[in-house]
Amino acid sequence: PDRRDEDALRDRVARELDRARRRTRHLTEAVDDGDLRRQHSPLMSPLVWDLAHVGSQEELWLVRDVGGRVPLRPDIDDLYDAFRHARADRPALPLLSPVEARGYVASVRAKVLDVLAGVPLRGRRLVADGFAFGMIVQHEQQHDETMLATHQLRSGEPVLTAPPVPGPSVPPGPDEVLVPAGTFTMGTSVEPWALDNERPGHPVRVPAFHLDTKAVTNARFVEFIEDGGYERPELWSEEGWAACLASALRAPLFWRRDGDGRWWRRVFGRWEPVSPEEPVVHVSFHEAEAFATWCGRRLPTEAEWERAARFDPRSGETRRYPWGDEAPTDRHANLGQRHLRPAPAGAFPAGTSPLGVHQLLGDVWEWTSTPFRGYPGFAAFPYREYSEVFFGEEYRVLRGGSFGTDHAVARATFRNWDYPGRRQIFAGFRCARDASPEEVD
Ligand code: AVJ
Ligand code: FE
Repeated sequence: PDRRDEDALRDRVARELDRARRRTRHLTEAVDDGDLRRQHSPLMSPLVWDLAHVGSQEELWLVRDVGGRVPLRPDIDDLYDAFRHARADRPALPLLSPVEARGYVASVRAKVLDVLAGVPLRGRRLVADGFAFGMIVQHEQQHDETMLATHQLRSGEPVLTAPPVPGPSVPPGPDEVLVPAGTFTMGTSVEPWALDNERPGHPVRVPAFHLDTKAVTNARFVEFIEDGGYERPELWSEEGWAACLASALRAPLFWRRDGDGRWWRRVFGRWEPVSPEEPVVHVSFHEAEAFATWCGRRLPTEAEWERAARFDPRSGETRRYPWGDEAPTDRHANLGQRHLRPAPAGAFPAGTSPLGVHQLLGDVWEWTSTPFRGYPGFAAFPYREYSEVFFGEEYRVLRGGSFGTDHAVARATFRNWDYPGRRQIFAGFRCARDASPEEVD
């Protein structure tokens, strides 16, 4: 039976690797060579850098470390080391051409499948439960989301298409819910492919609080704008106001107002009227915080977000997903670039939490108020540069995943992070507020 489990795991790993690669190909074959080499924003790498970097990480961990094979291209390690060259400098590097990069990632993959066929998926911690393979699957999927963000930043003819998002299929329900005080298991020690920053699982007590059942919509965000949200320093933190002034912020990234005062948004190269019911996306932490202050609320902490996403009041248990322990399907959440936009609340009723919170997973990354730090007992694994070097006050945690996050990544324990001023990621937010003393017991 052991052997059969291991073979089933090998098959699953091979399928996940293949799924990630199809997505990578889709994102890098949609544009011409000039476009692949171009820098569409100083915040992003050229797409052809992401492509070869994905292969390079796969070679490092799976061919060399797990497989113990001879290196394919030791000469390009430096070019594709994210810590060696800032994103803005990458276009000037002697990068592999698109043809070379495609050839390179394909040869790495062929070796990896050979390694996979022979390596035991138990024993050594790096390979136990297929962890190293899972880490590389998630690495490629995360770069795919980054490449999707590059596509959103690029100007020129639209090249990506996807079916429209489903509309709401259940009535809106209450705007917020009371999440009762209590202790839950934050993070995990049992999820086999969880990354180091999600570990270990540890008890956290969260006081009672109210959480929005829906992400903040474009319609609400327009109200904030029309009420002078971007002109009132008292709504912003000192750092946020400085950022607002420095970049002359007036609206979310990719928004434009026409002569009649109507708002438009550029979505993967196409201008469209801002859709009132969709979650707002491409806002910074500072904008999210100012909005929350404007309506007398605040952003949730990371622990509050995870408690709302995992706590089941009926059993008192901490679960894997808002809907239970079953892995996400197309019915549960708007994930995996199936659509090119977030969906309105009520579009994925199967994914609702027991307390009635909609779409905690998928649609938009949700800013939390918590800086990115290691959990108690954190140990870097397998390398410090995945998470540990980013711990500190300068990054904020985002949770839940966006429409561009694959389900191999979007767990209720998964932690993303970015600078509070960044807007190019698919980030939105929902608000929270403290419960009053009489609501607490
Ligand atoms: C977790 C999304 C912040 O893109 O910088 C990719 C993921 N780490 N390659 C990033 C990652 C190494 C990371 N984020
Ligand atoms: Fe990377």
